[in-house]
Order: sequence, then structure tokens, then C-alpha cells
Amino acid sequence: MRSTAQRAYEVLTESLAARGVEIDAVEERLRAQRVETPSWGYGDTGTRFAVFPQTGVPRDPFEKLADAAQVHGLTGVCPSVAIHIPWDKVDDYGELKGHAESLGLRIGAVNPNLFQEPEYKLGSVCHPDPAVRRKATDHLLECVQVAKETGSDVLSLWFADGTNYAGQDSFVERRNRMVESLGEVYAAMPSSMRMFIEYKPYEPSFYHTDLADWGAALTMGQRLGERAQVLVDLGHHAKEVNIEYVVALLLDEGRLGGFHFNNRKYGDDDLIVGSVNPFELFLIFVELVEAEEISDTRIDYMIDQTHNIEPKIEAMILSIMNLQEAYAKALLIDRAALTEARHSGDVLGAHCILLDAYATDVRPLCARIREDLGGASDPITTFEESGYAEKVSEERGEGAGAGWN
Ligand code: PSV
Ligand code: MN
Repeated sequence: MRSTAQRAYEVLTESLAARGVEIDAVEERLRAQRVETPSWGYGDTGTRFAVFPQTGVPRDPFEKLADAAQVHGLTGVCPSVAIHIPWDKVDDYGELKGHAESLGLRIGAVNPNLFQEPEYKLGSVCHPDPAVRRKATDHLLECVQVAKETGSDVLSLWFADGTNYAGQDSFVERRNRMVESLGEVYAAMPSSMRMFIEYKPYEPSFYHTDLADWGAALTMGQRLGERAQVLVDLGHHAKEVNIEYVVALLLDEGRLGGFHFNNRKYGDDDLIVGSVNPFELFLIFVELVEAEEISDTRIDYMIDQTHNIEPKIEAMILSIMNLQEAYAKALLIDRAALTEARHSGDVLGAHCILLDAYATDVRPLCARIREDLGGASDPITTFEESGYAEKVSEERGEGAGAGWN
């Protein structure tokens, strides 16, 4: 007897074939999708009001990797894990690399942390005091070394630098201090390494931020060199910004390095990607698919989320499923018809081609892809039935915070 999942897959693929979709090509691209998960998404996090501890959360970076391996095992698309230094500081990075490999993983982007030490009250690489800038630059250089030792080829930078009051410091002087520091770091990177520059309009600074938007990040990258690229975090925009347009523009400039996926209702909420605005996520993938068709530029797809009240491994799995579905829907767009509608000025025809793809229930297809990759058709249920959460709760007890407290 055919299973329900099998029947759903057959019904979907038959209807897609009738629409002229080349299903084998779509499946091949879905199998090639990769998403990096963040080590800090597995630990206890919270808001500035409280951290709610969960039992069984990892106590160290090795245990974070073990949880990440669960997500990869069940989805088949998450073989790399981003680390944050010093949250994931260990004595022997070769050992961490080896541990990742033993779990079928590798270390992804290395994220320096220049926002939690008392010296950074007025900034890090933009600080008015050269001694503080030296300390910040040294930490960035240390992270280049961590990347080398862990086999990573991405240094992913976000700065909390900014000011709280008009007149507090000079915008231009601060920018030039950053250029000087990052220039030194860029020169220390091996030629295979890329630097991602992440922007954010506010928080923790409330008057101005030194890298407030994509333009500031892009022009900083242009000052440094072609391996300095922009990182788009979906939570780091003013509310009405058209993120898919920003993505298209950076793609066209050849400077889109990667993403920090998450979703927000208000500010930088770090909720599960696709949970608030799945249509926006789909539209971002529409641009990415279009770009994939004209060039094979590498883009790193990473999640940057903190799971404060929801179970963390299930939250990560659901995030991956949402990303698989958004990509699958974007792959279903009838590109030839879209081009024709655009060129002939058929405004609503073009729009409806997008809506047709978005309205397709691609879940049976994504379930099949996960199975093809050795994962699970229904990964959340499979995880919940596996007994892993109970096992680690027993072993780890209360765990430890991911670095916030
Ligand atoms: C800052 O809000 C940010 O998006 C940066 O990527 C940090 O590295 C990360 O969050 C920490 O959660
Ligand atoms: Mn981020």
C-alpha cells in the first residue's frame, strides 16, 4: 500500500508536470540547498528582561554541535555550524573541528564578539581611544586564526558600534577608524577567506549606528576589497524596507555574501524564519533563484535566531522546513512566462505568476527531498519520538546560557 506521503507527492508532481514544471531539475536544486545553523541558537537565550532556562540545553560548544547534528541528520541540508567567539572559545580548535567532522558537520562562519566587554561602551573598531581599537582589532585577528584552525573560510562581522546622542562623536572619523581596523584584518585573511559585513539600523545604539544599512556595508566592503561582502540579516531593517529589492541590488553588484535568516514582527525579534511573513521570504528567494540562473556566485545561507520560549531543536528544524518551502516555491515560477508578461507590460499577469507559485503546497515535495538526503519526511515528529531530548535532559540537566547572561 502506498503511504499518505507517497500519494501526496505523486499528486503534487503530476500537477506540476501538467503545469510544465521540470520536476527533476527542481528536485536536484532542492537537494543542493544548504543552510548553516548558529551555535548560539542551541543555547539558552532571552531578552534584556529575562532568560528562561530549558533543561537539556548544551553546556559547551561540543554539545551545541551534537544538537546541530540532530538538525542536519533529520533535514539533510545543514552540514555547517556558525560559531561565536568567545561564546564558543575552546582550548583546542583542532579538537572542535574534529568533533564536528565526527558528527558529519563542519565549522562555518566565525563570528567575533565586540559588544560585551566594558571597554566597548563607546564602540570597538570605531572607539575614539586607539587602545580600545587595538584590542578590538586584535580580537578580529584572533578570529581569523580561529577560522584557519577550524577550517572555516568566513569571518562574519557585526558591530554594535554607534552613538546615543547627537554630537557624541564624528560620523566620518568613526568610519575611517573602521576602515583602518578592517583593512588590517582583511590583509591578514588568507585569499580563500571572505569577510561578511552585517548592517543594522539601531540597537544597542539608539542615535546612530556605524553600519546602519546596506549602503554603509557595501561601501565599506568596496573600500576593503572584493572578498568583503554584505550580510543581510532579515531582522536588521526599518519596517517598510523592501528587503527583496536590497537583495537583488547586492546580487547585481556581486556583493551579497550571505544571509542571517530569522523573522520579526517589530524589531530584531529573531523569531523563526517564515513564521511572521512567509510571503516576504518567498519574494527574497524569487530574487535568489533568478540570480542563480545567471551566475553561480556563492551565497552563504545562515540562520541567526534565538529561541527563548520554544524548544530549540524543533525550532531549528521548523526554520529549515520553512526555508526549504520558500526555495521550492520560488523554483516553481514559470520564468519564461514571467519574462514575457514583464516585457509585454502585463502587470497583473506577472504578479499572478508569482502568486501561483506561492500558493502551491510544496510540503510533499520537501518531505521527499529530506528523505532522499537521508533525513525524515516529518522531521519534527521523528525528532520528538527519538528520545534525544529526554536523553540529553538527563545527561545535561539545566545546561548553560549561550552567552547572553
Ligand atoms: C546582532 O543583532 C546579530 O544579528 C549579529 O549577527 C550577532 O552576531 C548576532 O545577532 C548575535 O545573536
Ligand atoms: Mn545577525
